Amino acid sequence: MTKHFNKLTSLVLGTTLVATVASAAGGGELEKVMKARGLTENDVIRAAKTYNPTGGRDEFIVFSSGGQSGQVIVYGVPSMRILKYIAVFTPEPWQGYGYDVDSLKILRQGNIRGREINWGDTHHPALSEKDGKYDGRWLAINDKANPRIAIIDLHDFETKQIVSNKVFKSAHGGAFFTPNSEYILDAAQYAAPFDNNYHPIEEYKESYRGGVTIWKFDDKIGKIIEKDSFTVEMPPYMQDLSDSGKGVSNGWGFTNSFNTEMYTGGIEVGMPPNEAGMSRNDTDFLHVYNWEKLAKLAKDKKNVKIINGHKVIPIEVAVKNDALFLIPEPKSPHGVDVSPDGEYITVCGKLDTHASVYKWSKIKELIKSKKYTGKDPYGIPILDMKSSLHGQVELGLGPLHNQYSPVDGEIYTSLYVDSQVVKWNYKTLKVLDKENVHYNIGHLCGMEGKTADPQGKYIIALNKLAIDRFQNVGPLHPQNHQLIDISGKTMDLLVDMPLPLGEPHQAVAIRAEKLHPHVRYKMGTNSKTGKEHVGKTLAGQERIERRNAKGKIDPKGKNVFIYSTFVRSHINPERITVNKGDNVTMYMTNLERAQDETHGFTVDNFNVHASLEPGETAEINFIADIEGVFPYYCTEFCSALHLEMMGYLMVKDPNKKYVSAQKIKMGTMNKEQLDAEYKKTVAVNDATDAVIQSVVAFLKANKFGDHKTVAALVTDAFDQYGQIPAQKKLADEAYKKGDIEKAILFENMIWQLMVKTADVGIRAKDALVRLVATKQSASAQAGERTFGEGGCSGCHVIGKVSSGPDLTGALQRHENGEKWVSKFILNPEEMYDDPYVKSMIDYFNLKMPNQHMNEQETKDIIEYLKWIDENANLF
Ligand code: K7E
Ligand code: CUA
Repeated sequence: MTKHFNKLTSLVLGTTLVATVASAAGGGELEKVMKARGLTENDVIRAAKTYNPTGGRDEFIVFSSGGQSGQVIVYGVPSMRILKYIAVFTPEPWQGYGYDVDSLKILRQGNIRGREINWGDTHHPALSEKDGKYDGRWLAINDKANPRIAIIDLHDFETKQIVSNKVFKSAHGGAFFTPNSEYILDAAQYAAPFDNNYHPIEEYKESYRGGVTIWKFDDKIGKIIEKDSFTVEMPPYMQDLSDSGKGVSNGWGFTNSFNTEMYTGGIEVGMPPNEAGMSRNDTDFLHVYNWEKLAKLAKDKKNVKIINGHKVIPIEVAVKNDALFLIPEPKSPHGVDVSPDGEYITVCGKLDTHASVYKWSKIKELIKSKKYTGKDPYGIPILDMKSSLHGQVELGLGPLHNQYSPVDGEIYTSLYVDSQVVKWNYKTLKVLDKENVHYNIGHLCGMEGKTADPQGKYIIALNKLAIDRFQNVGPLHPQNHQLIDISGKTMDLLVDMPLPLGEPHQAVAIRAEKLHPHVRYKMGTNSKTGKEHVGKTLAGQERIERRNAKGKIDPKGKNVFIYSTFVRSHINPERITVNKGDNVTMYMTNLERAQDETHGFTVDNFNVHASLEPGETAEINFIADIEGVFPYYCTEFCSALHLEMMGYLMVKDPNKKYVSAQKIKMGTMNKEQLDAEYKKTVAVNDATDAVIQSVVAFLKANKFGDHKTVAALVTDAFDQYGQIPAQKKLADEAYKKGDIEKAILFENMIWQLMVKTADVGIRAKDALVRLVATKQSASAQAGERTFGEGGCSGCHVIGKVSSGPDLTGALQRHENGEKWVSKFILNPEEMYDDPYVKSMIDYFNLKMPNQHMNEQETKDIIEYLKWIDENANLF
């Protein structure tokens, strides 16, 4: 009923909105588009709710697990535009991750028992918290296949640490931060022996174990401290998802499980399969443990066993200290999610149609009064299910995960089998609404939906199957994330986003304004450590050193160190010659300060690649084990002379004799020709410099220093300009020595620097004009757009005579100027005989064409011209 009513209302509202927009656009343009694309009014409203105009930003940023890709996917909400893939457990060439020395070190922190692992199965990203709310500083994510946790620094969205679990053989129930990021909870999944030895499956109950690892996190440096971390031993039930308590339940952790049957399968020996044996019991166990108390216990040697160099608290110790309990939960559950205040713990049983809501105050009371219904085979006290439940609700088939909204008691649950999201109330235990999704939803992601302060507005359905939702791209389909508007009484599915990178499980969303990533590094930073790189090289310090095994400079040494710099558009040095067999280390510093001026680097055929963000120093290393000539180049199209940003690595065999090639005689310029070219080059440079000086004068006159963004651009520009005197000196010296050819080349370099200066300088000027000019009316704004898109700007450049006259002052040039210009725009042909127009046609050898502007567009253009005249001094 409500749903029907709501759809009707939005239809009516939609029609009104469309009507308004359509009339504003004029000529029913929107209706035309809708008709052509077969869109309904509701489609258009949904589009408007998710569309970001060019340059627009999103309100929320989502960090999604990348599933089997071993990465993290970053996208914006509501636009659902992908912003980044963060390389985590998997090499990622674009970012140089795994192809340069420093990132390879991070990737190799994830080796297990000495074995290199180059992929991961990421499931649960978690954002660091302060008082149970996101602080936007760190992101942790688990690898289920190779039990590891990675830490990503949100100041640059790079992976900074990988730690491997020394006792688990798989881990699924992580990563979950405690409310002040003191610890990260990470539960095992498939029980296995903690040691690294063989134990027959018949000894499952004796030798196989589950557990929860409690990783100590230092939130100041963003690192897991392994020596202060520990694992709580648990029975070989398959521990699954977990959540940290908060508010009233702060200090506690909750982990559910399946296979409390401790079934071990054996299809091949005639046993029923795992899926039957592991789901026989009506209930499994919710594990309730006091991590705060366990952390204190772990500090005392007598409470822990050391296995593979890692601290383990045995079950008996946890039990003896009243720090571990079990509560029955409906069979084979999946998600366990603590409410924003910490009082309600909702468990979803994927084989049960119900959600079970446990109440923390009831659990606490049972623990306090030691009211147990018994003990499990490992001696862990069991609390009564009924007495700890607040209640159960029938939701539908296959409930999996939950998210919260700011509305009191409101919770959203995914129904895997029914392919639905259900909205219900965990306090009143009433179902409120259901929305179909496509298809087989796993996790769902609310906006900060599992913090102490959920933001509401949207829910994202992370569907396991897409089936028919997108163009067929072959049997392997993309995943389908669907954005749902939850701001109304009923849910409304807004848009589908295909995600073609692994199978994302959990995703977390944070308010965009809580993130404060940098745009550049301090010069010479090793981004992986945050410290100054040993290979930091400034302009003028570029060099090639040969060292011996002891690290001493030695012309006979076999270790070649190249200290290089990168700046638009050259790599210094440009020629490197080494001997076959040399161990080559190249340090690369990107000297740029300009935002987004990344350079990439590779040496062909050596399987190395680095991405150098502004200010970053990176390192590559390889053995020059093949002879030959190997071009190296910048792999990011960084400037007009990007293709020229290259050099040669030449590897020669020291045991070979090379016969030099016969030199071909080629024609060259004579002295007069060279001199003429030199003079021409200098003249071009002088003219270019004059343009720069005029821009500088404008910037100074309009106090650019008062505007932060403009000042930053000016700094970038002067970075380039400041390099000119040194080049000029070299040019003059060469000229004096009579090497005119060299002098010309240095003058060319000066021109390159000037062009780069002018490029940024003009951008700064444009930005400044916008800041100091009078505010544009809506009509003038529309006029400027029409001027650009309607073709006017093809011939007219404001402030300059181009292939058409400058339009500054155009309205004043004629009596009744506005009318005159308007007439001319609408029907130019009729005025070709007007004496003024005639003279212009003669001068420019061009006729003003009819651009078929309508009345409104013409009016807007005139408003724009008025705005130009108001600000004529700026153009
Ligand atoms: Cu896929 Cu959280 Cu690993 Cu459920 S988990 S879906
Ligand atoms: Cu630097 Cu291309």
